Amino acid sequence: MKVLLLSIVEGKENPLFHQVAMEELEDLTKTAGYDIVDKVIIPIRAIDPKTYLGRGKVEELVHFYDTSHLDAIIIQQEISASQVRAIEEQTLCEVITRTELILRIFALHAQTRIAKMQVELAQLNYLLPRLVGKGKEMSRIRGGIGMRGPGEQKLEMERRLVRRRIYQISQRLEALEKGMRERRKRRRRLHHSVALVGYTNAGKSSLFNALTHAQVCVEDKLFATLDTTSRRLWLTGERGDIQVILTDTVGFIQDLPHTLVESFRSTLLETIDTDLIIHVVNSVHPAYLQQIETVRQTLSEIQADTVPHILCFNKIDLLETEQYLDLRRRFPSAYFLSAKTKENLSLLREAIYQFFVQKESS
Ligand SMILES: Nc1nc2c(ncn2[C@@H]2O[C@H](COP(=O)(O)OP(=O)(O)OP(=O)(O)O)[C@@H](O)[C@H]2O)c(=O)[nH]1
Ligand SMILES: [Mg+2]
Repeated sequence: MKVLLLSIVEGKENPLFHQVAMEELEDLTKTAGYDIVDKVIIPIRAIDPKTYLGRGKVEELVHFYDTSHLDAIIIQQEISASQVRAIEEQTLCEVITRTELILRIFALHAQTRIAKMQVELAQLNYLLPRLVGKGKEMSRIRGGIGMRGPGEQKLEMERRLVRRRIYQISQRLEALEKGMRERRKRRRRLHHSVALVGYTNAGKSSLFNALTHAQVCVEDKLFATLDTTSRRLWLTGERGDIQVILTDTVGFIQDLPHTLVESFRSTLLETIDTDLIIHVVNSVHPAYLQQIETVRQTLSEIQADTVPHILCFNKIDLLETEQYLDLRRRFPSAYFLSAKTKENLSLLREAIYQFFVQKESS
């Protein structure tokens, strides 16, 4: 699928921020398996209510890229359904927003029944308000005043179907969640638990494998992990052996679509209802500070910000010495390691061990 990536900078917004966001959009697009024809950042003075970027700018795109030969235009900004349609009509090609793209990736990567249900719920919740937008347009073609045209009736039916399906899935998820909550309570009583949390692609699954000798899928893709995995981890120390349950979790991303956070609540809670969080950071990412902030914000959104955590910078094998020393100065209490070379892995094990020794004695 041939796609064009588009980001729109409004007024005085910082173009540098858009550059980083564009790179992430590129990674998401590649993860979805699409071919990128080009990337454009278009500055506009103000948002055009009809097409978001303005009719003239859309026209320029049509001429420059011969858009009818593209399969899709992927837009960074969360534009409205009617704006999507207005651009589609003018460019004669499909328009996909970033949220929609993330939903598609989640759909591709979901493996278990519960993950698939959660993705479907997120997709339907995304679709429902957009069917309303379509309704306004369709109501224009209805017959006389007070009469319902065929378009609107069909839409009404679609909406009803979507609502019914949302209800069905929510009910099933709720039943599953109840079981999960009980299992979790039991687990929390019996075992110490640790969760690996962090921005997508930070190396959580790699670290999980390195610590537990498991073989969880590791890929240079965003959202490689959607289903969580837990393993026992034995830690040895002067106070005897300690066993903990270590869990690999789904990654976070900037502006994680709200419908996804809502739908994945049970998975997120499952992983985050834990004694200790290891916050894994990709230390070579140019926007690592922003990523740390995003993870913290998302944790607080799901009320997990009170769980004790250890900040852990991964991929140090890729850092220049100067960068490494600088990071250590900035984050004196953090851990620095490489899941790949296993450098300093034992220091993290020791930190987890000490955490539980102290917890037991307090
Ligand atoms: N050089 C280097 N690469 C690493 C290290 N840890 C992970 N990687 C690479 O980073 C990429 C992402 O690793 P994953 O372990 O899948 O990352 P994740 O955080 O589980 O990602 P999601 O599940 O997609 O959120 C892979 O290509 C890994 O090989 C490391 O310490 N050093
Ligand atoms: Mg992973």
